[in-house]
Amino acid sequence: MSNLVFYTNPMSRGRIIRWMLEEVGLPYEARILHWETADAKAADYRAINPMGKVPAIVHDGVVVTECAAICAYLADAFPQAGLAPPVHSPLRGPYYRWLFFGAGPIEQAVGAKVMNLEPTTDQSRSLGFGSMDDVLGAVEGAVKDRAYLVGDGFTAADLYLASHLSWGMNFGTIEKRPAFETYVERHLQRPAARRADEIDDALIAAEAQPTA
Ligand SMILES: N[C@@H](CCC(=O)N[C@@H](CS)C(=O)NCC(=O)O)C(=O)O
Repeated sequence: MSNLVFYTNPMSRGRIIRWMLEEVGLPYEARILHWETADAKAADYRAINPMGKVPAIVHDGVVVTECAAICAYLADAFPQAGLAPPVHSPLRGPYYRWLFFGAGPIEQAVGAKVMNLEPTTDQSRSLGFGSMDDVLGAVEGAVKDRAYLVGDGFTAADLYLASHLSWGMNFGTIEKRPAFETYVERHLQRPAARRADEIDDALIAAEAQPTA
């Protein structure tokens, strides 16, 4: 068994972590969990993620769930990949800010949109994401005319934000804006992003094949 095990499904947020693992570039063992057979809800997987959700990783016996946490963990565990600013760099501030912004306000705003829940002005004061418009405005301000969220290099925060924007624009939950499209296109060209997509797309295609 590998010391880096990745639990995923190719049609899930696990694609974010596949991209991250391909950026890290070290061997890992992927275990595909299937919705139909409810693998993710079985007791042995619930021992890893009690939510019964993917993705999750187990690295040297350390369990990490939650995409943003997995991105942050892998970037720190494998610093040679250069996916995070050094721990004591001031860039760590915006790096954390945008990772958490993705896991918090963006996730919540998209979830509310999927559920057709449009907060009123009064509600938006107490909701962590405020409104979709404010969330998208903040993100646009961060990426407009900029290649990277933090400093002058690609980090796990870019990987996570580009994944959210790409997924959201493809599924109509995030409005297409030129700044988002430019930002996403740039990062999705990365060799690791392409490799990750190829692997997950091949898994989806294989599962779609009728069995004899
Ligand atoms: N907050 C989690 C969300 C994980 C999540 O919702 N995963 C979905 C797939 S994208 C899942 O496993 N759904 C199956 C289920 O809930 O039964 C994260 O960021 O990793």
